[in-house]
Amino acid sequence: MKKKIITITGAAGNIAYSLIFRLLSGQIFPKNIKIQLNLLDIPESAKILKGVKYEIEDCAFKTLDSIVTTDSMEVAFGDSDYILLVGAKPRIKGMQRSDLLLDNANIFKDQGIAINKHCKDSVRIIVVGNPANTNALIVSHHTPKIPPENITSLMRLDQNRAKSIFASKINVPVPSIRRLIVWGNHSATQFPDINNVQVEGLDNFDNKYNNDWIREDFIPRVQNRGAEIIDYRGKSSAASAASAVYDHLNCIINGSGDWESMGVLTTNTYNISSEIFYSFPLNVNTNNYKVIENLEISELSYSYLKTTEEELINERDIIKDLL
Ligand code: NAX
Repeated sequence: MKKKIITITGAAGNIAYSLIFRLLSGQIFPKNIKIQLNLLDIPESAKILKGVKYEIEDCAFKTLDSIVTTDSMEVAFGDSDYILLVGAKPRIKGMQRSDLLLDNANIFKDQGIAINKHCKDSVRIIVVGNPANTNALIVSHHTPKIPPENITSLMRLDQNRAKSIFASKINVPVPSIRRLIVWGNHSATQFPDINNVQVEGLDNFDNKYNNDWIREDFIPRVQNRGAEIIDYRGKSSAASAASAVYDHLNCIINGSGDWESMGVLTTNTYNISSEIFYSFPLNVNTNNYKVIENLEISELSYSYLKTTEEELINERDIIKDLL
């Protein structure tokens, strides 16, 4: 029997509490491969982590090989095949976004250094903790032995939200929507883009909505969906975020037949500055991805692309001393 090691940081937190159970009950690997879970959190969360471990054991998952709980990065990252960097400090009342950026940047710098020291260079890393794109840039900077293509940041929650809201507007099932992508940052500047959308079984779906709805309702709704969830639930998205991490990991392992959105290290594609993690439309195959190039971009769309790029450049400026 073979096994794969998946490391999850912030394993005592809210997203992990959904993610772990989704991972172990899913079909991400062939049946002969079992999962070893390495669960990392800070020492103050050790008691919670023990409770989480007991609950995982109580599920008697067939997919589980073993569980390691730890506050040591060396233990958590060593030999890992997939690392899901979820753990980060939440923004607290009165805190500036720049303070949060710097606090979390330091966590991701230390984790990058540890990953570079202890991991094999084939490890695949998904950055979830916010600000996810800029944290991915920091990790990438401190992991010179790991190919930058092995590091992506989570945009799938935004893509899932956009698909679901759009499907509901034109009254079709979500899986029939294809090629709906999200550009840029995982933040309120992101650009959910329906310009290339295909709807299975509908040739003229564009007469079911109008452009005013896209500009004035759809785009801001997707951009601010996280805040909307906090308003209703009193807490940030956790189950939907976990589900999106599962989808993203599944894509990386098994490929995808649709266009996907992930934050990747830029190389001047679409005239977006290099050296930021920016979400592009991707074709994802087993173990590699390719940015879909040469899409037609209208002047309006391009202005959205540049606004979210500008935010990412500002974030990079704030943490520049850590690069
Ligand atoms: P929680 O506050 O519930 O959990 C965070 C966990 O991380 C805690 O258990 C904490 O002890 C741990 N932690 C803090 N510092 C750590 C360190 N240095 N090493 C290991 N663990 C550490 O947050 P949760 O709701 O789980 O969200 C986690 C992160 O995901 C946040 O940064 C959040 O903003 C981000 N999100 C990102 C999303 C995305 O699409 N990229 C969407 C959902 C979510 O908002």
